[in-house]
Amino acid sequence: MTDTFVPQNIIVTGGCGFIGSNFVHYVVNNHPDTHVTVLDALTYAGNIENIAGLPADRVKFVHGNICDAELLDRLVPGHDAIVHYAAESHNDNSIANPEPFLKTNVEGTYRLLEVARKYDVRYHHISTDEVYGDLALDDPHRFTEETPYHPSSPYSSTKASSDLLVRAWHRTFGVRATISNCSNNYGPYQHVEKFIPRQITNILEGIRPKLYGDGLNVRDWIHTDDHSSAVWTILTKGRIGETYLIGADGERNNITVLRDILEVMGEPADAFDWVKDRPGHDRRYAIDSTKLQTELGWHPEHTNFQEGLEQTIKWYSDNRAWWEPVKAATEEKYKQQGQ
Ligand code: NAD
Ligand code: TDX
Repeated sequence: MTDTFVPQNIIVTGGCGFIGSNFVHYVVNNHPDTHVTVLDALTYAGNIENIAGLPADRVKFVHGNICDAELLDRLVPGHDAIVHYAAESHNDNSIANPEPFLKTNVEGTYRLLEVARKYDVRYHHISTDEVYGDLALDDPHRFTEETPYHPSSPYSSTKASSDLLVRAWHRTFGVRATISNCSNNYGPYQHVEKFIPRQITNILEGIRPKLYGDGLNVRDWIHTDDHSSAVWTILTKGRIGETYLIGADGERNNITVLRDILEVMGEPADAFDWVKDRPGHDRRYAIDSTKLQTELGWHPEHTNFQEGLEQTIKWYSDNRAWWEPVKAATEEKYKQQGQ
């Protein structure tokens, strides 16, 4: 299938975060005709270093908040697409303090939809499989585009809310929108609060890794580069008004992932601590990405999890200066939560 839309000037919100910055690198490396404007508030999760060194004639950085309607009104003209990654993204933080999640994830999405509507700009909305709630470990089903919304946490309920706003703005106002709901990403530039980088950097710092609950919760891992290629495919070929699920058949339980990390890093299999479970902890996520694969021809390329994990461990080992400044404060916050 040929591209139906090749954007020339895209705004990437949250382009200094984990997945957004990987998408910016992906666009620069693979789509030479597209210019990127990164709009990012540089919260605790954003780091300008994530896009350092990219060519200035391809990537422009704007420091600002997606809730700032006046800024959006000035910024958006001259762009032909918005790819919206910016969010408060961490479940544990949403349990400790939900308010920023309401502000950024719900109000921020509303502001972007309003400006996309005003200037008739193509809008792609990045969301999560967590909007569908969770599955039992023995459930033979996986999430599809038809699965009813059933979010569990303050984080996932604000993401579900934002998805519903997108659907309404498409149907009522004709905003040219698509939505993607992706499973758990891993790879470089992921904040050390998240499971895989937290455990890798704990080991590098001589801290014992921390496993929640019984360790049997399942996540459906995808390399962030596969997420990027899927988003590009949907942005350029997706049918307006549609939702596409993104996943790479990467189901694994947490204890298996942790044991893989311990083994690669030369630690004994039991060198970790069991800690208090996350309240409302989703048991299992699993994505069926048949629609994206059959309708738009996307396929994941980085499906060797062991290889991807080893590269990720190497990245954190080689880039200590990137994560060391925020490590102690992150662990202190977890300690106060008993995790
Ligand atoms: P992240 O927390 O690493 O990055 C978020 C970025 O958004 C940061 O750069 C931050 O500074 C910026 N930001 C936050 N609030 C802002 C605001 N009000 N205005 C402007 N910028 C703001 O998040 P991530 O893990 O890269 O997730 C990116 C997106 O992908 C989110 O929408 C998330 O819901 C979605 N998603 C994440 C995963 C995952 O596994 N991490 C999976 C599926 C979907
Ligand atoms: O120290 C830990 N120990 C642990 O056992 C941490 C930080 C997590 N966990 C568990 C909780 C989850 O079962 O590991 C699993 C993964 O946890 P997170 O990295 O916090 O991710 P999750 O809650 O699954 O959400 C992620 O995927 C979906 C992203 O953070 C979301 O932004 C995305 O929407």
